[in-house]
Amino acid sequence: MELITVSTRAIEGQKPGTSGLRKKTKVFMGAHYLENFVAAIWAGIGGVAGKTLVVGGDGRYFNDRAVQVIIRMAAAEGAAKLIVGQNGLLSTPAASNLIRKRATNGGIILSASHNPGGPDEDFGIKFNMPNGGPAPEEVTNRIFQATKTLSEYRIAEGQDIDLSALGETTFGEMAVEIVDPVTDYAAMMEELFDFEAIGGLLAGGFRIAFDAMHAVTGLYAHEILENRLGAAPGSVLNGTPSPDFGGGHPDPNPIWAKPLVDLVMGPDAPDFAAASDGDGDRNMILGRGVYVTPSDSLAVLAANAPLVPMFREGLSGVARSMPTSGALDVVAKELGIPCFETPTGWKFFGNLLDAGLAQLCGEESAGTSGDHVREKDGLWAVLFWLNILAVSRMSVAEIMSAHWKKHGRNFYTRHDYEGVETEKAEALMESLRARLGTLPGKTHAGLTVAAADEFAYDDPVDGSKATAQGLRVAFEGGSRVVFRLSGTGTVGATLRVYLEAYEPDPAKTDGDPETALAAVIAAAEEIAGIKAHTGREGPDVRT
Ligand code: VG1
Ligand code: CO
Repeated sequence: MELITVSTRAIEGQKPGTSGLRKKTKVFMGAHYLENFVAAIWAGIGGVAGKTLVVGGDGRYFNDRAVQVIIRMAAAEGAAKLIVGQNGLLSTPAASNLIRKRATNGGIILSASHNPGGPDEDFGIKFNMPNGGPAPEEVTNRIFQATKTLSEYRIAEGQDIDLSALGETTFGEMAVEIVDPVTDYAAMMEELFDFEAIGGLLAGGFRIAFDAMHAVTGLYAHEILENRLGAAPGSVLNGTPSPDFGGGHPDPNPIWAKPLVDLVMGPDAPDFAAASDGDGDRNMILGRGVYVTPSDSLAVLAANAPLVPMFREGLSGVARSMPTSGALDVVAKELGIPCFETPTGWKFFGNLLDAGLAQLCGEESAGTSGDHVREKDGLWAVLFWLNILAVSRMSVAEIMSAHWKKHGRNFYTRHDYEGVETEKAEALMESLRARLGTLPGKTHAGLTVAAADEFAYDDPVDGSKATAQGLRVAFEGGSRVVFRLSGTGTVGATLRVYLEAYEPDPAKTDGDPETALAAVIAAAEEIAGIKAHTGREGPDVRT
């Protein structure tokens, strides 16, 4: 093994966003781009010498090349060992599990998650801590600082490691263990859920469809749903990972997973359907004739938690991101347990989970997970639902309707304006931020503003503070709108407008959210001037 020191220059814009650094794949493939960021990770974590890390990704274009670069750069710095998923693959929750289970010093996950993949699409990289969770802002800030001052990095020359061959090998002095990406994860799922009950449900003719969206979860879903639980062969759709996700966006929502939604709304609908995203950490839940909004799904899981072995003893606390609907809060209140409200991004749940303050967390963007890992976990949420369905013997539609009758319904929708010119999106936010203080008491589209502020978060565990986490406008009567700019996109800006209204009357919980929220949508437009600022007539995506 020959060590080379490469001189480089700081590259601008290597600032991690909501979940790691995401850029166009071609940017990552440019001279020194990936190498600089990996060197900055080493600097940000106090060096990699003597450490053991997990490495894997969602299989998108450039995943395998990036793994080889990380192997050579870790070896050059004297890392003790890398544990790598076979063929460079690991779903995000499986990586989180391996980091924890093998008591490593953390891991590197190669993914741009729900963003499309391919030479002309997106790539991403992030560092996870020894607890298995995404690096907190303190660490990502250190990494970003390091990207600004780099002048060289070290890399070892050597043959590529055969990522397909399971078992342990070495690269120079460093051990490289290639592991099956599914085995440990599947074993954990068997411990957390009642596989006998779910297997029984499926054996009784209950039909499911799981859309892996040509992404990494296909491996996991084939093994767990079909092989271990006995779902009919073919229940897993698009189950072979492809570097460009079959040309689509691996985003499990009614827009990008439309064929699955059409299936459950059609005449030959299965009893249950679900999808997950590029790196397997998100979930979309569907039943025959029903789409379950992620915020509602989270509330349903909380309300039914004692039905699954993992939460047999009940929950001691739950948490949701700020833009996620208050449906979880309603359940938490009834259970008499705390419900924490965090900024968007899974990294903010880590401390609450580590401290045992929350055991179930979720985001409106279809991320849900428990304290078994420190990432959101798509298949876990699917198994949680299947376990509830198997024990309760109710349909998805019956569960939703019973839930709303008991707790009321938080009508919810999110409107995304994608690829807006950055200056225009920022101008909208700036203008609204400046007017927040003047809004209370004013009436828009028949709704009177009760409060308006910019969300900031004080972490109750380590006291760290996160500011500028979204602009909130609450109306009298409990409805609200939140404005935020996305931190995961790679082109221009994405404006997210989160809209919500609570309906306590059990007689009024049916219906279409876009209709139920018409007044809130109109008020949001009046308050923020979305059309005027963005030049758009309406959102690109409604979820
Ligand atoms: C989005 C979601 C957020 C999620 C993040 C990472 O962030 O809104 O809830 O945690 O993606 O998810 P943003 O900044 O674009 O709104 V994943 O599955 O894309 O890693
Ligand atoms: Co994801």
